[in-house]
Amino acid sequence: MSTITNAEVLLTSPGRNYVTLRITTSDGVTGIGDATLNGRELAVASYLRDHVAPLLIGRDPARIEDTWQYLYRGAYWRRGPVTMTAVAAVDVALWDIKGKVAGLPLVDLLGGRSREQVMVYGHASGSDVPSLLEDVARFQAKGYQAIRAQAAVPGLAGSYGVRKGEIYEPAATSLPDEQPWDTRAYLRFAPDCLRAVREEFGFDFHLLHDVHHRLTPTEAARLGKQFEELDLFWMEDPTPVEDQSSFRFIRQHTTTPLAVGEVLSSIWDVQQLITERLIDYVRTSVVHAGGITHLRRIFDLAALHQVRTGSHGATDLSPVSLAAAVHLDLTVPNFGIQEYMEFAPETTEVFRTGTTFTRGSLDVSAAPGLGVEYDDEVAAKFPYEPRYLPVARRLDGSVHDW
Ligand code: CS2
Ligand code: MG
Repeated sequence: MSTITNAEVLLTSPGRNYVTLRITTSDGVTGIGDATLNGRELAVASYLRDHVAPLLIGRDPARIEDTWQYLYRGAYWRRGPVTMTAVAAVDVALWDIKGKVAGLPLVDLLGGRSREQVMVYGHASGSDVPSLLEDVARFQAKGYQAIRAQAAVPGLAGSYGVRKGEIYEPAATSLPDEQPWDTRAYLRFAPDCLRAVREEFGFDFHLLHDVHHRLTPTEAARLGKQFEELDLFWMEDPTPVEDQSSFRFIRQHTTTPLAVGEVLSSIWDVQQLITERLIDYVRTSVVHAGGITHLRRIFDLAALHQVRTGSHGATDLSPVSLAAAVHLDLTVPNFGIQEYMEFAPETTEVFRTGTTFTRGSLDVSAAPGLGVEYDDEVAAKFPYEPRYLPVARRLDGSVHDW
């Protein structure tokens, strides 16, 4: 029987910080898993290095489900993004190994293709409406059939979702950047901004918008109603999700589709949202929601309630996570859409991936396992440095959701 002989936690920063777990077996087979938690990377690195890696040595790498249960239940303390990101990294690395041992790409181990490729959405943004419209045109020219649109709110320095340069990365400072927020200014601006996109480009493409947790349920219900004439593919994270029942109010007032879940890390955190159909798309990700083993459970529960998948896929989820996500997206019956942010060139030098983008969709390579290899030599060129996500403050100075 093959056993796990090594579990290495690898930190690198090619364009942005990434944490990767590499597991090696006594047969010399290696598998990798993404362990990146944006702004809190070292917490997961330590959880893995100090509390998980020693428990893996000598275990059978083929026993993925048993290892998942052992790490989840064995921790005693339940759930949360740090724990579930660490468990996810082990899970994905073991699935990568299983694919390599079987000589099959993960998609074939997960049930085979239900579709030829997966539709993704791009991220157009601008410091004002004209520059947003230019960026939407740029993403359409790249072949995206689905585009998220975000623009700076007039009068607010540094709004959420506005890319600076080629690659979008909000965790850009060695201490949190404190950004002003004014809900009323946003509520006045957002409908006109997205209406300008529809007036310029029409309705033949999917338009998405991320509210990013910033409204009350009442404000979100009002905005959702205003968005109805714009036929959004989804309005994302309209209100903070700790109180899942608050989505009932939004649901009562608007039919604009809702997408929630990127900050959530277990099936229990989305159980009410899914079983009461309070959302249309579940955004939990392979890296923050316990890996392929747990995310499949979430997606199956969603399928029972006609909720579709819409996995998180920002640049702070590495090419390892993106590949795992696409393997799973290719198979699930209730696929909705996959988020995709183009990585920095140096990122794709460290993570050599077989995942390919063609006219608005992604596909995976036929390589066994994930189809992603980690280049240690290149990774060593990009040392880790702490970076933090911004913090939002209302005009009265109190902290708001960023
Ligand atoms: C955003 C993310 O992509 C999204 O929908 O919510 O970019 C999010 O802000 C980052 O992943 C946070 O690290
Ligand atoms: Mg989001």
